Amino acid sequence: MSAAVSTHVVVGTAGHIDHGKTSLVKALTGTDTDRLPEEKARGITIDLGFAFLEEPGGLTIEIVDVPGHERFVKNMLAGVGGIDLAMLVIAADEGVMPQTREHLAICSLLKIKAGLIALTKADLVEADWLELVREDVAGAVRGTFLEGAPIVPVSSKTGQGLDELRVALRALAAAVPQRGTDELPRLPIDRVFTVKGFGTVVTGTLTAGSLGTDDRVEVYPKRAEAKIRGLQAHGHPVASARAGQRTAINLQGLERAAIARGDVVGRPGTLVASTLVDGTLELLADAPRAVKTRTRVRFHVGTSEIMARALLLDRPELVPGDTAFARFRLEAPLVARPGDRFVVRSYSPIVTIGGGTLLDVDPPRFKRKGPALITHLEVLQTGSPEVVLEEHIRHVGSGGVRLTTLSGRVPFGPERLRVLLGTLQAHGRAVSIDRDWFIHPDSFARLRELVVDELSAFHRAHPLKPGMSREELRGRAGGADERVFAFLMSALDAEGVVKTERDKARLASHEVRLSPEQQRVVDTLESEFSRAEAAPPSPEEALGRAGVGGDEEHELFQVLVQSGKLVRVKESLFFHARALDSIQTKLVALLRERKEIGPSDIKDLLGISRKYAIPLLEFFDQRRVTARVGERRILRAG
Ligand SMILES: Nc1nc2c(ncn2[C@@H]2O[C@H](COP(=O)(O)OP(=O)(O)OP(=O)(O)O)[C@@H](O)[C@H]2O)c(=O)[nH]1
Ligand SMILES: [Mg+2]
Repeated sequence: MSAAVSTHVVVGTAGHIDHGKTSLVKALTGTDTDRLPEEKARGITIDLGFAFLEEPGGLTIEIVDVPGHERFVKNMLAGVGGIDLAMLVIAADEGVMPQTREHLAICSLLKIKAGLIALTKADLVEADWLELVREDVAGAVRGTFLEGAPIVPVSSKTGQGLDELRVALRALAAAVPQRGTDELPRLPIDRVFTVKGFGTVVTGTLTAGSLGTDDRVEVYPKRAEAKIRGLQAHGHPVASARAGQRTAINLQGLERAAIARGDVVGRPGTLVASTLVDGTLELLADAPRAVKTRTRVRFHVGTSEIMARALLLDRPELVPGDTAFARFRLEAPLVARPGDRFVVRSYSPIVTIGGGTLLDVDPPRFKRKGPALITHLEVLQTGSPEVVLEEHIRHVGSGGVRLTTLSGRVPFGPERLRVLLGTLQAHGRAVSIDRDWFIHPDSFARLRELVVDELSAFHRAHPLKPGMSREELRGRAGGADERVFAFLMSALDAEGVVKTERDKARLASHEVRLSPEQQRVVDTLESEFSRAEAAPPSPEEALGRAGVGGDEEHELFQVLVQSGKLVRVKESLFFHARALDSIQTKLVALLRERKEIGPSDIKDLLGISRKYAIPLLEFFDQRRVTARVGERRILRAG
């Protein structure tokens, strides 16, 4: 920790009811964190309390005081979700009690890295008793993150040990690693209230990134956007807040009723809300019983508690002390990031039974759950960041994935993501469709193969058609995402494999080949239209005379249309392209001379009936040769 930089470290209390947590926080900070009238009346803590200590060197120790009562473990969980250090409070006169163990288990499950033990009420016991308790406590934390941690006897009544405790806290705080600044900001909300004249205020610990006044934010999972009107830290307005800081945010544009504890503030569009998450589940060794698949549990992450069913992925039941992959089907959307730790409590009786790490917060819907899903999760669990990223890109399949979607799914920040994407691309392990869209080369290769196969099949089935509708091809290629498809088609075009002309695609190798008999029919048709000039036959008549039945959809007729030799002027009215050119020349000459003409002029000019004259005039209007003025035509300028 550098002395110049302000640092915020969050300490959470933990421990059995009445062991003196709140009294200790008050003795340390001067703040009575029991604010509720009911807390005052009953002399117990019900909900979270907040205080802080300002230390030299720009260090602020934020303290979250939690309730010890077993009925309020739910609130305790919301408080310790974002802490750096645990202060386990054990009354010297009572020693280790049930919630001492449960809170310790919760802190362990949340992978809190360090902390200390305050042996409170030291004034109530003799020195030799204190030594016995100290040994007992040291034994109770053996094998946990608190093994070997400082055990400091204190008395909130006499002030004994408070200075030592503070020194110990400071030493631990100095060793807390800085939270990543390259992280998307996230603030799990622990309180919501309204302030007269200001509106809605939410509070919480900013667990990552930073937020500033006037920033646009989104409250997840409701997807409600708001603007930060103001920020406060410890009752003072601040321009910005950083990771690790307890923060109050005044939100503009959101009603208090729209927000609740458990919601998360983040930048718009950056966090994932999902009702399906995958991770590891470890059952505490002293959990009362095995967990069967589909067991209903209380799922705690951040400040939220959501009911969920735990689906075990590789076994019918998980026995105490074991760990397995699990999928959680949540009864409300969960907002979390991969790597987040969670705690699971049984539905009834309500006790902490285990927890784990989230691996996938928006898992792909696998057809088969079994081995493929396990392999996927193993990669996410043990892979390097590069491998994890590649795995996510692979698993979105041929649709590819947007950068912002990826950033919500990977356990690292946007800068790191960008760098890793560059590395993957350089090694041919990711393909960039554009700056914002990525696909795995395997998916891309499969899509390419599918497109080429579909085109070959089309050419085989319709040898006389020059190409396939691009949209139909896209549909046959699994309805590929438009931008992925467009990227693929231009890649295939550049390779010389596929040609796309207007809305038709074909293999570059494809040619329309006619049998001598088919060629004869086509030639007959063409010469008939050529001869007929401005008064062509209908497709049916022409086909009939050439010895085949059918209308303009006939493949031999279409050969002439597709090659551009016949041009559709209106519905079933086709002209030979050369005839149209010569009609145009005559028409233009006439218009130059007369400036404007009516339908009868063109009838006379070409010696044709209205049946041909009107569609021709409209056709040349469309071609922007002529312009219409009432019933008459003039030459279009330019
Ligand atoms: N003698 C003595 N009494 C203490 C000390 N610390 C706390 N107490 C008393 O113990 C009782 C419980 O203290 P709290 O601080 O409310 O305990 P808590 O751990 O916050 O309790 P919950 O929040 O309800 O779990 C109160 O009556 C305090 O006065 C201490 O150091 N010495
Ligand atoms: Mg208390």
